[in-house]
Parts: sequence; C-alpha cells; structure tokens
Amino acid sequence: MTEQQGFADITGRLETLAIEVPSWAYGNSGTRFKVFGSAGTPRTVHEKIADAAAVHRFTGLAPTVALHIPWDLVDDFAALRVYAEDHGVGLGTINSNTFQDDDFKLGSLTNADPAVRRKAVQHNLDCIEVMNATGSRDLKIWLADGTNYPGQADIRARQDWLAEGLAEIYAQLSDDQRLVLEYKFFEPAFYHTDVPDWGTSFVHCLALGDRAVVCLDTGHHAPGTNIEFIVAQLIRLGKLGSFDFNSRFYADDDLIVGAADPFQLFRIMVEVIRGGAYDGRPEDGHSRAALMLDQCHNIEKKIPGQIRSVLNVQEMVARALLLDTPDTRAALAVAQREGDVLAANEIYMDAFYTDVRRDLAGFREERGLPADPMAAYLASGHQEQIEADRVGGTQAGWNS
Ligand code: AOS
Ligand code: ZN
Ligand code: ZN
Repeated sequence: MTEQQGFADITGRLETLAIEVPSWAYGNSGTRFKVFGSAGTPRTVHEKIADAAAVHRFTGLAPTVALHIPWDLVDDFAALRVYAEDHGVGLGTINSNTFQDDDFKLGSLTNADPAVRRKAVQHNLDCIEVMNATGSRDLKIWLADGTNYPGQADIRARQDWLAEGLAEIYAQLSDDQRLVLEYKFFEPAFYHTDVPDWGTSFVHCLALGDRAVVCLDTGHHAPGTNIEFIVAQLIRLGKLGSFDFNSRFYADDDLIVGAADPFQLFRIMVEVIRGGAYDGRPEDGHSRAALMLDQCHNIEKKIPGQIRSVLNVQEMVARALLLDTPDTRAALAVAQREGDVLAANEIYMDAFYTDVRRDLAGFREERGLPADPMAAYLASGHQEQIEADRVGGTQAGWNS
C-alpha cells in the first residue's frame, strides 16, 4: 500500500476529530516564580472565547471551549452560550475549582471539617447549574487535596469523605451529564494525594455509576509510566472519559501536546482507536473519549500555541489511523499471532514514521481551511489586531 492510498483511507475518520480547548490557555498563567504578561491577553471570558473561536476558524479542529469556575464566572451563562455559538464554537466541559480558596488549604472534598466539605460540594453543585445553562455535558473535578507530612491526616477517612461528596455531586447530574474525575500523582501536595492515580479515580467512578468516568491528564504520571497501557485498560473497563493533553519533561509541565514526545502521543492514540474510543460505537458499548487540551502558554503567544497544539494532535491521530486501515491491521495481527516481534514492530513504526504533513495540508484545503494554519494565522493580522485592541485592561484568568 502506498502512503497516498493509506491517507485516502482515513480522511473520513479524520474529519470527525474534535479537540476541546481550555479557556485558561488564553490567559496569562505562569511558573511558581513569575507570571509574564503578554500583549493581547483576554480581559474577559468573552475575549477568551473569541480567541478559542479563532483557533477553530484557522484549523477546523476545536469546536468547543472548556470553562473554569470561578475564573470564567459570568452573570448569565445562557447568554455566554449564545455569544460562543455566534462565534462558531460551543461551551464544553465545566471545570470546578476548589484549590484557590483559603478554606481549602487542608483539603476540599476530603477536608476533616464538615463545613469545608459542604462548601466544596456546594461549589460543584453550583457548577452543575452552570452546565445546565451552558448545555455542557461534563463536570470535570480535579482536586488539589493531599497532605505534606505522614500523620498529618487520616488518609483512609479522607477516601470515605471523598466518596460521600462525589456521590452527592453525582446525584445532581442529569441523565445526559457526566462526572469526570481527574487524577494526579503529586502537587500541590507532596506526601500523599487523595486522587493520585487512575486506580483511585476508577474505584470512585465505579462506585458512583455509569456516568462517572476518568480523566487522564498526560502530564500527571511518574516518569517512565506506560500511559497507553492505562488508556487501553480504562477503555476496556468502559471508564475512559476524557484526556487533558499536554507535554511534560519533568513534572506537570503543561507544555504543548506532542512537543516533548510525539511518539507517546501516537502510542496513546493507537490505543484510543484500537479500543473504539476514537470513533465511538455505542452499539458495541464504546463511547468517544473527549480529547481536551490542558496547557499553559507561559512564554509563547497563546493563540498560535493552541493552533500548534491541535495540529500536533491531528498529525498523530492521522498517523495512528494509518495503523488502523484494514490491510495494515490485518498484517499486524498476523505478525502478532505468529510471534514475529520485529515485523510487528516494523508495521507499527512505519505508521509512526509516515510523514502526513503534505496530505494534511491538502485535506485542509479541500475543506476550505488554510493548508498551513500557523502561517495563515500569522499572516492574518489577527494577532496584531488583538494586541492593539486590548491595551490597558486587566487580564482575565488565574487572578480574576
Ligand atoms: C491540575 O494539575 C489539573 O491538570 C487540572 O486539570 C486543572 O484544573 C487545570 O490544569 C487548570 O488549572
Ligand atoms: Zn488537567
Ligand atoms: Zn495538571
């Protein structure tokens, strides 16, 4: 099979690729040492949505934007939804935030104080109200809960409180909404974290019910972790709800997805496709995993940073789909069955090494999109325009 025929085989599936972008990627974020200001940074939630809409306009890949509460709090979320739709995007996942309030210093849903736990539950219930207005399907919960010192807290009791709080939140969801529980092995707590790994997220989701699923943030694992194995396992168990894509070199670096290790992104997408979580075949019990970005652009410009990110995902999805064309799948199955280690690995690597960039440029042009969205954005004058328009405001986001 030639590369050209291979690409022609995957265009239908490639068209269904949709990546959700995070509102916070457009605001100024930072390191532990400094948040750098940047020209053209959104001053309002509306401007963040307009920036997300620009990413979609140039790539056709990012039809929805995730919001973070309270960073993106507005009086009228139904109106915000209309505003987003007028700009050509939808409002997606609602991320709750129980990590920036002094009351949550020693934990939120796992705090020893019932009044603090109540406050944390209530915040998530408020987020469900937001979802009802925005039409969002997913409530994403990431907890900063944990401890720094052995003996500091009753880590077992905290699991029970967590289960109780999550159950109360889950009970408020409508039938078409989901609770998505994210895990992270450390940070901000350094001794123990209350949802440190996929297994802990999984057991809580299992106890809650079908509409509770796991969020896998690619940056939330120890070095050397085989993330694609976790992906395969969660899909097998029907519990892979979504991804927070980003790249890491050391810890939770939140760098551009596909920048540090494109091969890892390829391997992950191979398992997503293999497990049916890319296409989603409800009749076979497969639902689509939501593909989201969770990134911070600390030194690069935000909109081109996001454009580069969604293009990186598209490129690795295309290469992973090449491995899933009928002939290639059959050849790989034969090699695996026959124990032909080197042939199987060669087939796998052939797909990874296939340069799809020219094919993707043609694919975009056929769909009325710029062949090179990065170049088209930079030539469009859009960046200069927002930098001129947004002078003198206070940026929205982490500090709002
Ligand atoms: C934190 O490390 C997590 O990745 C969360 O998804 C978090 O809500 C997001 O990074 C925004 O702060
Ligand atoms: Zn995340
Ligand atoms: Zn993170």
